[in-house]
Amino acid sequence: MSDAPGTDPVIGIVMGSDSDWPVMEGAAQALDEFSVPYEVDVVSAHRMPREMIAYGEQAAERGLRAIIAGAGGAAHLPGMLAAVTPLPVIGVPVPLKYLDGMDSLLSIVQMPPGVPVATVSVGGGRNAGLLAVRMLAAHDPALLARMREFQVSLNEQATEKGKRLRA
Ligand code: RP5
Repeated sequence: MSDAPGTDPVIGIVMGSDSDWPVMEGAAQALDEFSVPYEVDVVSAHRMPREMIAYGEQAAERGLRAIIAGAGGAAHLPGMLAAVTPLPVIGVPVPLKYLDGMDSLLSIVQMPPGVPVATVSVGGGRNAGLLAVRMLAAHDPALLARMREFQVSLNEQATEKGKRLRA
């Protein structure tokens, strides 16, 4: 993890339960790839409502620049954090045993005007991490250059797959 001594986290990764970690780990891995310091915690909207509000209210002052929030089922965590922080919130719908994650997706994506959550796909932890990198890169030329390199690598991988199919 990049949250090494001397590197203050700029991204908060939070989730409703540790059972969400297999999905949310993708966000952490993406941030690691770009050497972006982050913190990770369980902040349940329903089981820890006061702590959840405090986390959202204090996040900007603590130096975070965006929050990645994942939850499953009645997934209110991303929206409630967005209600109390001025930071961008990226919501990750975590699929549970029933309903294939549609419940999580709809709980997160249908926010009222004025309170946006940037919702990624069901199970899209990795894209959440990459989106957070892009948010930071918009004001960080070095990080922007690394994101361009990453995009070139995606292009090369896809091109190589086509070559293999055509061979
Ligand atoms: C949600 O309930 C969590 O985000 C998790 O996706 C789901 C199940 O939690 P556990 O029962 O596994 O703790 O709030």
